[in-house]
Amino acid sequence: EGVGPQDYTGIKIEVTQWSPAAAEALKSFESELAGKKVFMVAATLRPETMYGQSNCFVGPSITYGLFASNKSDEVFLITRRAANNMAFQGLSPERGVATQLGQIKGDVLVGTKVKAPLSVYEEVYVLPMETVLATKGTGVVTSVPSDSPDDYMTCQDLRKKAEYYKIDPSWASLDAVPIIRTPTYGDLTAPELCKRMKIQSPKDAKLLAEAKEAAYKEGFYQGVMLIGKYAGEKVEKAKPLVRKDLIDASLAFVYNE
Ligand code: A2H
Repeated sequence: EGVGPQDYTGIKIEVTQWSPAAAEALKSFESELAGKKVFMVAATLRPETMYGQSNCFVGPSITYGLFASNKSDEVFLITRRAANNMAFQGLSPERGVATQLGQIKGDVLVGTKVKAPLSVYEEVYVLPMETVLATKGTGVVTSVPSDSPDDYMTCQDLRKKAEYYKIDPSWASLDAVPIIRTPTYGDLTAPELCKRMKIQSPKDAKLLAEAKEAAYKEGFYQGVMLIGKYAGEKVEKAKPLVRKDLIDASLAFVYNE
């Protein structure tokens, strides 16, 4: 982790309805954004799990920008850092130049409705995740509680403390979807691992790092897809195929850092 280049899949998660606070905050950028679709772009290493996206995480104190993409009617909502990297990867209008059309803080985005590609859930919500790093990926993390221990624990915490987090409990109510079967952990790897390891909170960083490692290895080498076009195939085989399908459908792109 953190060493050498990382080959992410940038998942394009379209904003379908801004939260009232986000709509208010973006008023001053109305003319720059007129007629454009906004996509929150989540950097993932597990494109084969996108069937189980149940929400989209932002860091509440992270500042995001809205940046022009290489398609004239599409805008990316990501960190400035990611936009600069993307500009050197041919993902901006002019190579090397990140053009910012607006700006918004993560906490303001909470409650925004988005459309996560491939997910069995038609519409999901933007929710806060305090452990999102501004220095990794796009600062946007798509949540797959079935296979990511971090996502699962954060979802559980949001459900338990909806009031503290100032969220509507229904926004965090979508259950983990069985996506991958593994011999050791069954059909819901992350919840099972968190239970076995008695992980109590999304801040149990050490245990979560262990769980993440175990979930990744077991899922990749032993997992079999339970859902989608590659149901019945080994994850090892399905992963690059799902990735390619998403990219071919313009629902995702390659992002390196
Ligand atoms: B992964 P690596 Cl199902 N801050 O996607 C914190 N975490 C971030 C992040 C950021 N700024 N940007 C990306 N990530 C998460 C799916 C997934 C992921 C599953 C299982 C494990 C998993 C759904 N969330 O990651 O440090 C993203 O979550 C564990 C390896 O570059 C991304 O992939 O190795 C992963 O961390 C990138 O982590």
